[in-house]
Amino acid sequence: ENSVSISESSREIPPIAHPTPEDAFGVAANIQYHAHYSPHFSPSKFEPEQAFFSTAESVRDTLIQRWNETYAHFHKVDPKQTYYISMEYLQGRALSNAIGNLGLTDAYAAALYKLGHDLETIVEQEKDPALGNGGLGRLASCFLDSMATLNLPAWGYGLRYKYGLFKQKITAKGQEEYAEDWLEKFSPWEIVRHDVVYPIRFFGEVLVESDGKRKWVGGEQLQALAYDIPIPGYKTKNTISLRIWEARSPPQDFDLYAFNAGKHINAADLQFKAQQICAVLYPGDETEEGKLLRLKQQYLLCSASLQDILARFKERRSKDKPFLWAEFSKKVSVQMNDTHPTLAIPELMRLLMDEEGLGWDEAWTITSSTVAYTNHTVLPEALEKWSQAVMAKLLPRHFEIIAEIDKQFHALVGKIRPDLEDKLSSLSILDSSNPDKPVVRMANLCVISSHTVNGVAELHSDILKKELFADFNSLWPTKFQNKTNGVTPRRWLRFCSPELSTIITKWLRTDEWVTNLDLLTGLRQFADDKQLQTEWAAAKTANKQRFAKYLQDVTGIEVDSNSLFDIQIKRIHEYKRQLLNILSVIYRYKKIKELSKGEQMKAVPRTVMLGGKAFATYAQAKRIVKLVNDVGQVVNNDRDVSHLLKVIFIPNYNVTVAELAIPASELSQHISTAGMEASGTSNMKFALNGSLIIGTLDGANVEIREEIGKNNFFLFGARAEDVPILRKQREEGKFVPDPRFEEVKDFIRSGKFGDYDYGPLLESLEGNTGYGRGDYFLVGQDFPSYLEAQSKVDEAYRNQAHWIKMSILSTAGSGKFSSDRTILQYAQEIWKIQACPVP
Ligand code: 8GP
Repeated sequence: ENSVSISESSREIPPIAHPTPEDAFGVAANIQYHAHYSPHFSPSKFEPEQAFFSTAESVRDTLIQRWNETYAHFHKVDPKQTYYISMEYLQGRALSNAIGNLGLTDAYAAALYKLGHDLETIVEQEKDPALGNGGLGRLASCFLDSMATLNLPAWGYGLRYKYGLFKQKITAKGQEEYAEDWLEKFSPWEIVRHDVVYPIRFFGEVLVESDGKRKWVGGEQLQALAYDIPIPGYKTKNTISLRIWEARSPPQDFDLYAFNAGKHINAADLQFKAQQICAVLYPGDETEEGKLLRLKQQYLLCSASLQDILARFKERRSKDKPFLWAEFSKKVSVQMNDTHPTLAIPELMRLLMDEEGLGWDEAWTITSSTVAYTNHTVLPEALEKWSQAVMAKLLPRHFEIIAEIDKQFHALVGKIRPDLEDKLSSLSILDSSNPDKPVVRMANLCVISSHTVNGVAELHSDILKKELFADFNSLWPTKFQNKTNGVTPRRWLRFCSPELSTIITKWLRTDEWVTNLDLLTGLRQFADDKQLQTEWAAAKTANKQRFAKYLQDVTGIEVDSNSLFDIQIKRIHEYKRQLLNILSVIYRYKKIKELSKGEQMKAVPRTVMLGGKAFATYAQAKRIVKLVNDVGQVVNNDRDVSHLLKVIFIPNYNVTVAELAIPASELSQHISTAGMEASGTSNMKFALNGSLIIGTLDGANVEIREEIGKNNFFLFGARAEDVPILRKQREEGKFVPDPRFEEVKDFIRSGKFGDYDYGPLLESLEGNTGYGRGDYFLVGQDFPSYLEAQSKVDEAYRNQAHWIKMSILSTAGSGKFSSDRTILQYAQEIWKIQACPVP
């Protein structure tokens, strides 16, 4: 018996047991195992940092097992699968989220306790992966959580930036940017896949072969190497993958001869070029080199992802399942997160035609029934346009394909809608109207090639249909859809506010709201209940105290936890109007100073907090950051006022900071110029956490207000449909500023907040023309109604019982804004995919 030959199956890795929620002892042993055998640090130490890495590796064991099972299951069932392609993901910390989703939080807390640590401290050792910038990136991460939780066959693709988005430091100069080295001590969550490598070409030329086939040859050849980050669903075995690509040069390209001849740098030339590609997210694109680098990033992401998708499609129908390309779009759906992954379109065409030998028509049918596009902004500067010359040089074959798509589009319009022919100059993909700078319009390429185009909130989708893409909409009315954004209730309530979650579960008598957020409406019936109100207020206070401690640690400023916590956190942009906020704070400061001592007694103490990163080259946004900090300096150090008003700039805002700030917030600001914020998602997180919103009728605010009731929302400002009219009136010199607005600007000009030159910032509010000038964002226009809404906030806060009731109703009305709802709609209405749960 001992001599039987080793069979195929005995080469499979034998299964092993993994931690269960009841098994703190086993968990502790597993953590200890990793501390001993993959120590990364001096093995004699078991400080929090070492404990974090060992704990993460122990969790990773479970994730890998589930992830393999999920993959094997998908492989067997071969369902239609969605691929979400995004330049950004803002994942946040993974440890607490993973053990929460796995239901192992208590087991890990107990195990760490046995080992002399507390879970909270260990969790805090983890760095936020800096793979994203703003709302679009965080949305992608919420979507992955929902896809996994809903057992959907889905996969995310992104890039593995070494530094990602910068780290923000606040100094006397304002914002300063530093490289964020999130990989300094490696990431325990990524698994490098040396078996998943694809060739990536840049530059070169297109050869026409004797049979007329075209082939892209020559140029620079690099490789994309895959790293997988497992994404566990909540209370399910399904664990999907975020696959991120790193550029590298093929090892044989290291020039050993040059190196030995002393030309060390030349020898590694291609390696160096490869490293630049994934060095940072959104490298400055003011120079030609910068532009080229961004296009390289986009192409690497698209090409590697599509080669991977095609390989998987083929692999799943090997041997017994001969395949037809016509089946491709019944098995594959590709979602482009904004225009950054647009090159997926010509790349899929190229792979199908040049590599797989399909004809144009067949390739076009497959491509256009596979890809879909989500638009996330109507801001003109964010609608990407690439120089035709740069594109033709870097990607000659793709440029040919894009030109052909454009040509066929023109022919189609001529045939089916000749009335639109005079609109072709704005509808076409190639725009050569400026002969010095002909460009490729990526959004038009997306709309023309996608089977579905969606906006991210009802108002935004209407603007796409009626304004930005109006003519396309008249050509293809069924192509346009709305998918109102959502956020994952796991990270954004269940895990970031355990206090409030416990109360919700107690009153609803179930914790099923975590995966069925509509159940929160059940809280409405208790909104007047004194007992619930007391518990609710206590949870809020605990969250405020926790955040106050954090703020004291990072800024040194002492915060009164009894003051109203008023928060605005998001990227700094003129349209988001952090300037409106700080101008009104200045007004408040000035008025408090004018009050008598007796009158001061009646004032509502407030802590106004702002946080967010300004893009490194966006000067106006950086001036806003500086102003907030300068105002804080003066106000916080003014003894007459500082017990009634504090102004804090929260440095280096990221997902982890948001998880502390949002549960602590009582009022949050979503005050963009109407029509300009596509959706917003932090508004949803704040509402979900019982923070009341002061806001305009913009983006998803509109729908949030409908859901939670207009009495629970502090509304102000111009409506989207009036914005163009107001801008026009302004140009005609018909705008009369409110005297309070003038008073505030004069106060800044007086030098009260230091000698920094605020001229350019204040000038943006003057004059009468143009984007970014002449108060294009209507700060002056909305100032008076904003001040009135702020007075209503103070008034409401004086009645604490009523305020708490509004807070409860805010949470109760937030069910619609679960990303589970959003993702289910994408799955049913765009991707046409179904759940595929691992048994
Ligand atoms: C954001 C929108 O500004 C925000 O309203 C929306 O909620 C979010 O996308 C998710 O849909 N857009 C971006 O983050 C964005 O356009 N980023 C560009 C830098 C790429």
